[in-house]
Amino acid sequence: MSDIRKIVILTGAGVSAESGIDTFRDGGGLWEQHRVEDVATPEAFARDPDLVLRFYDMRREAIQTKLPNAAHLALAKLDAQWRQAGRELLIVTQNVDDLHERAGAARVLHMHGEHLNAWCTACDVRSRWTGTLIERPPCPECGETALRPDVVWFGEMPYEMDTIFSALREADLFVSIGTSGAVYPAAGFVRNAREFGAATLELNLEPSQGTAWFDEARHGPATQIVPQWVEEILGK
Ligand code: BV8
Repeated sequence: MSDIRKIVILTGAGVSAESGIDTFRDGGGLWEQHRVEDVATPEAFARDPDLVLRFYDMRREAIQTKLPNAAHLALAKLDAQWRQAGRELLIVTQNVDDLHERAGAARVLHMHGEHLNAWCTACDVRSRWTGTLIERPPCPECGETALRPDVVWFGEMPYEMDTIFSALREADLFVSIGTSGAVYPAAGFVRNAREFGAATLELNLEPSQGTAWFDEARHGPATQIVPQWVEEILGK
């Protein structure tokens, strides 16, 4: 194995695309003629809660019918073998699906939350949720009908930013997989990683908006280029 000891991986919707989960921009970023940026906001939820709850109910149900793909499985293999060798890996995902976990990855940080959690705005408790929220079910903890999707909307602070920045500060390598580099602060991590001295690699179907910031960029479907890279890094 190489002298690389600490890796931070950022994934986006492109890593789940070949599992049949739509990305944000491939479908033109529209859902029922709404721009995602217009539905995934606290303002939209306040203005039209049924629209927003339907949007998330539909996606929560859809992800439960999908399976991890070769890219998720390769990252889970890296997670297991890298840790076994006493090295560090953090997978930070912008995705709200659970395919990294179902592929077997042990440590996944969902900076934008998770479809399979519901967050009670009355008692602040998060509960695992696989059903729908449109019918305003009671919070399992406090009984209030105050559940919302546990997803970070535009204008809301992503989760665990301190943990992410600590890992970026220590990283020898930062790898961005399947993301357009359109949404901050995630899109800025490559610049932070460079400033902290990490090498940077982009694995994406096509050049992302931040591709110029990467030392190296490989383009192709994640199910091909991610397993190839994992074999390389494990074989070094
Ligand atoms: C924050 C959860 C601050 C929800 C998501 C101007 C006005 C208003 C706001 C802003 C502004 N400028 C900047 C902002 C901030 C804003 C932002 O960046 N807006 C953008 C639109 C400009 N960011 C925020 O609001 C963030 N919060 O800044 O808070 C703050 C400070 C103090 C106090 C309070 C707050 C929060 C952003 C989080 C929003 N939530 N997701 C949900 O899922 O419904 S964002 C969502 O889109 C994803 O999580 C992801 O992060 C993001 C981008 O999506 P990608 O994953 O990259 O997917 P995309 O479709 O774009 O790209 C897919 C890529 O995969 C493509 O490149 C494609 O080529 C590739 N691909 C496709 N197929 C394959 C493939 N690659 C490989 N193989 C394949 N087969």
